[in-house]
Amino acid sequence: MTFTLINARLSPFGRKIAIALIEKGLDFTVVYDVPWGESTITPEYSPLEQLPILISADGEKVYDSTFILEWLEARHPDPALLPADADARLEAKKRQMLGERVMEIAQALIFETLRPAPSQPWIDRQTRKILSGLSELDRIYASETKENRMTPDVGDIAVFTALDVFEFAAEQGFSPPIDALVWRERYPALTQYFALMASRPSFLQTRPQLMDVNLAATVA
Ligand SMILES: N[C@@H](CCC(=O)N[C@@H](CS)C(=O)NCC(=O)O)C(=O)O
Repeated sequence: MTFTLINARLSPFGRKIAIALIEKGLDFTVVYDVPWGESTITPEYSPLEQLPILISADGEKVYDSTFILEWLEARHPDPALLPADADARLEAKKRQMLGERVMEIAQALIFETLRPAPSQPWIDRQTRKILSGLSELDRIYASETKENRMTPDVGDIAVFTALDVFEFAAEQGFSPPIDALVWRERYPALTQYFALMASRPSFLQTRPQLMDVNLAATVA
């Protein structure tokens, strides 16, 4: 059974799905799209006009990365990317939620800074949320034991794909430098766990890549 993943080269949301498919040993081919481009195919598959989109072998179109992860866990439970125990499951989902929300807020913040007349109060508000979200994640990871996280769960996948793209996009000049998105060393537990996760084959095979799009033009 082969899946098709509609993804963007730099998308942390799409990368979560690619990592989950690899960890679950599921075959997939990737179709790269630029959702902001004029020739985008994304609206043909999602009413929300966002990627990633996962298309199953029998043609089912599944969209929104959080929902796709749920769908994969329900349809292909082994190996699990969530613990079976209810408390541990909720703990992993909390990290997933924080990672995903911080990622979405960061994406909105990057677009705001690129607008012709950015709103400073709005930027300050998003900046606060990112800083407190990452601090909370650092606090949570500081209380984890390393052994428990050798195999990633959906929380690890959401958190560390977000951190990776913050660093990559700023280093490559794809996004403007934003101090709130600098995490290495500032958050010791996140820095330590990132090194563990980043060396996994599923993470190495899905490293972010540059994509050919002028972000500023999308909000001009
Ligand atoms: N909540 C969505 C967010 C996905 C998202 O923001 N995707 C971006 C690409 S990285 C996109 O398609 N943006 C186009 C748009 O929002 O119009 C998910 O988790 O799948």
